[in-house]
Amino acid sequence: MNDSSKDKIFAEAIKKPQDFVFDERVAAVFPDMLLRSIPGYPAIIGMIETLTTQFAQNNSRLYDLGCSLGASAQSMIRGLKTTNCQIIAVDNSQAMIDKCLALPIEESAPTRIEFRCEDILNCEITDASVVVMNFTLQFIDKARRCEMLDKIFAGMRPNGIFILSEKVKFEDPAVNELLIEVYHAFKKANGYSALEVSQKRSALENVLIPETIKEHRDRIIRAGFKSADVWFQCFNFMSMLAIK
Ligand code: GEK
Repeated sequence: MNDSSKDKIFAEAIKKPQDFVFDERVAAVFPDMLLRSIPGYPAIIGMIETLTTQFAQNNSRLYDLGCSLGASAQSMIRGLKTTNCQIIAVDNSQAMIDKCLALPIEESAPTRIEFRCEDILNCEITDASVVVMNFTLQFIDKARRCEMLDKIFAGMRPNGIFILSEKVKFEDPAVNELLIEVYHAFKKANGYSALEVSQKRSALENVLIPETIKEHRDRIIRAGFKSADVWFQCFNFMSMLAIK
């Protein structure tokens, strides 16, 4: 990895703390940031390919909501074995979408990814067999999360899947603190300093609002899905599979 793609955003002491934003600086180092900050990220991305192979339906749409640099959408493309599918990847960060649009196009791929710079709350979802929200619902205003889930459910085909990955919190405050400590140890083992860990935590405080697994599951079931189960968990990060 060259030095400019290594995440050093919080390496220096920040005099005027500000909320975290998905700007050009973040987009430039994003793959390194995710790899060193989300336990199990490569496993989740890998399994999106497997789940796509299993559940994508002919002539349907696949959505990557909060796509960042399109890792989940690329995984969907690799997993597609059905015909005539469309992949739509949406993010409201222009810096992320600009980098997606600059990616080389794989001529042999079964379809092209349509990248859209749009708020996922305004994105039209129709005829979907696979919808992925990989670590994005946590950034949506809590008061609008039900509306988001209802919209996803309404835009999906029967037997379609919704994959929701999130940073979560635990009901028991002591367990919650313990898991956060373990998570910070994971980040330090990946080369982040104590200053980087604490400055990033403060920057995300008002921006990334985690909920419990139960809150997520209840919301998904309330939206109408027939099941919602955790298929991956490591510390305070999990991924859930919901079936319509
Ligand atoms: C991955 N899924 O690599 N509308 C659209 N995009 C949004 C919104 C919104 N309202 N709010 C936040 N985002 C990716 C990783 S990152 C996760 C997803 C993280 C976008 C935001 O711009 C960012 O690109 C993404 O959601 C969250 O699998 O950084 O922890």
